[in-house]
Amino acid sequence: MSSLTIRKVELYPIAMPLVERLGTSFGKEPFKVAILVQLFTDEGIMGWGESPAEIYPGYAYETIGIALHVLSQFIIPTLIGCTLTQPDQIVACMSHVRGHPIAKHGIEQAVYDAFAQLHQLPLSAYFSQLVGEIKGVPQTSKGFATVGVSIGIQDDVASTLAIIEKRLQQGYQRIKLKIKPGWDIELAQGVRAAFPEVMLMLDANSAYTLHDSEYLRQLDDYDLLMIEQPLPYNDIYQHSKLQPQIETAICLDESITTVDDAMLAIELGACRIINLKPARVGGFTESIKIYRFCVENGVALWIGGMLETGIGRSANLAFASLPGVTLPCDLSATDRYYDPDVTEPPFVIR
Ligand code: OSB
Ligand code: MG
Repeated sequence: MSSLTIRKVELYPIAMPLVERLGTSFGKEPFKVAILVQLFTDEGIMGWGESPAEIYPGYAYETIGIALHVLSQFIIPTLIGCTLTQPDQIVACMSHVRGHPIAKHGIEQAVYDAFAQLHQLPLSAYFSQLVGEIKGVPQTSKGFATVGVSIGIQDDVASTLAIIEKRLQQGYQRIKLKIKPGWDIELAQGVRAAFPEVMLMLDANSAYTLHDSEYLRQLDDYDLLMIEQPLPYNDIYQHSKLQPQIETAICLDESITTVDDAMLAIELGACRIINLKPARVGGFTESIKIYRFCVENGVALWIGGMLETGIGRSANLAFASLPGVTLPCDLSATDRYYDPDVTEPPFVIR
């Protein structure tokens, strides 16, 4: 039997400048922070992971300080000496800590990376093997992922158009624009007029309430692929009231933290699309469950990101290569985020 025993876990909190900061409805992080995780095993295999916790508790409650505290004080001490025969067993090893999915994801990613190495498979092939068959279809990696880019709130529509032009030339297949009240309808109108064909979506990061449903309905005129997380970050019910009132598909990001959330959201009609962000759901074990649920039920999904460094992004890319991931993912090339990144060679779009 092949197993891995955890010997040591090292954390590297890092901070690096962003090539372009991302302005959202909840603010703008000054630079990129993350905790890189190095997991050593008795078998001599070392796995890498990344907890993409941020500076401010704006997108998630887990700041980098909280994640470091929880990992070093409560999670890592209990992991030393744990023997795993399957990567998903790491979930039970961390279940004494409630919540803190972004922190746990860093450990999870390192465990999946180590197991892929143990089985001598690239992570993409290892994920395919773990997902197995769905409805008789083997989940063999596509060998690629289609990607889009997330563009922050700018000063005016003209400068947004210039950025979109540049991103389209670079090969991005979908444009996602961050919105907030007052930076929404005119923006969509201006972008649609300039780029009638582009695959366009908006991400509100919870900036509206159900009272805005009439207002949000105006967005139906701009042929949007979806609107991401219009209502509160922890809500599913109100989204289920909003979705029937607008034609644009709602995609949930913040609200989906487990496969149960995804099942509830789909059953209530709160969204038609799911942004599966591995760090937000606590890692690849829950990600595989959400992936299976979506593919089994014909729910469109894509892989989101948290401006991960090359370490976190490489695993997200491997997951995004699964065949059921049909919509473009937030997985931009290195030069969109960093100069240089922590990994080599850089990620490029082909
Ligand atoms: O809401 O999808 C989001 C980045 C950090 C936190 C939340 C979000 C984002 C992005 C960018 O939109 C995604 C990426 O390019 O990694
Ligand atoms: Mg989002």
